Amino acid sequence: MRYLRFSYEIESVIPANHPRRKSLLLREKLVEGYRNGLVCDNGLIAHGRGEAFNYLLGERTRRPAREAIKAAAAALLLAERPVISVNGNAAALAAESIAELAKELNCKVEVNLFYRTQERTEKIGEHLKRAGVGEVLGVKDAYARIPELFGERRKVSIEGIYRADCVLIPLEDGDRCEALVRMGKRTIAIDLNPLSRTARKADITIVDEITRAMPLLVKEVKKLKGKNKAYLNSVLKHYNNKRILEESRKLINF
Ligand code: PTJ
Repeated sequence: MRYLRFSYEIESVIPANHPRRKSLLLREKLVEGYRNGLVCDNGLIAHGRGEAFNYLLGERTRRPAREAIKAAAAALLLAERPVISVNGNAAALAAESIAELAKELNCKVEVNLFYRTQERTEKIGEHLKRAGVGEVLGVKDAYARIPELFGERRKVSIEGIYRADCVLIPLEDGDRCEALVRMGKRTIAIDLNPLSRTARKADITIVDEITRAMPLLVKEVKKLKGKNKAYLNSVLKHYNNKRILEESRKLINF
């Protein structure tokens, strides 16, 4: 089989009128990220799982996700030390919108990996910088530890996740989400699976595909930036994550 290295080649391979073109191009982006050393092999499996849920959701942003995005924007704007946590899949798929969100919020971006290797951490850091992120934490400064967490994800930057009061965690594993909640941090997950432990443990769960959710989150942050604290707090007060997850679950008809 011919080795399709660049996305412009694959763009010509997938016909413009292919009904699942978007999904196939996204898949290719991840494969490219894998070949470039950003994504781990397990990341490809995780993406496949996400694809299945995305398919069931109709491959579009649904109403509960829009409500969660609004709550997430309010939470991030209210936070004093918000941090965006980035893993291999998130970097490969959404580096530009991560950079844009960080700029809008003036917040920190930290690489935090489940399958951590120093080489991949550095590659992700460089990739994020090329996409426009000013400073990337977690590459050479992951000296702090999340208590009661035993995987590589316990290694965090003291200036970033360790001190954060609100953490955005796209494509997360349940253990760390739980640990961050235990540390008293407000957590915002982006996860296509409304049944996952992360989805259920997070304070706010955006059940949507990351490349759709992130630009919408940036847009919502821009929109809510001019609102006062009382308004932002009232958005959060009326938000109920259990209901959002239940509505999302019904949409995928389990
Ligand atoms: O880069 P690393 O080493 O940190 O590893 C990253 C992965 C994703 C491999 C790691 O965090 C992992 O194993 O994650 P899980 O436990 O498989 O969980 C990933 C979750 O993200 C699953 O619930 C998927 O349904 C969901 N998901 C996958 N792709 C997307 C997604 N959610 C939103 N957008 C996607 N594109």
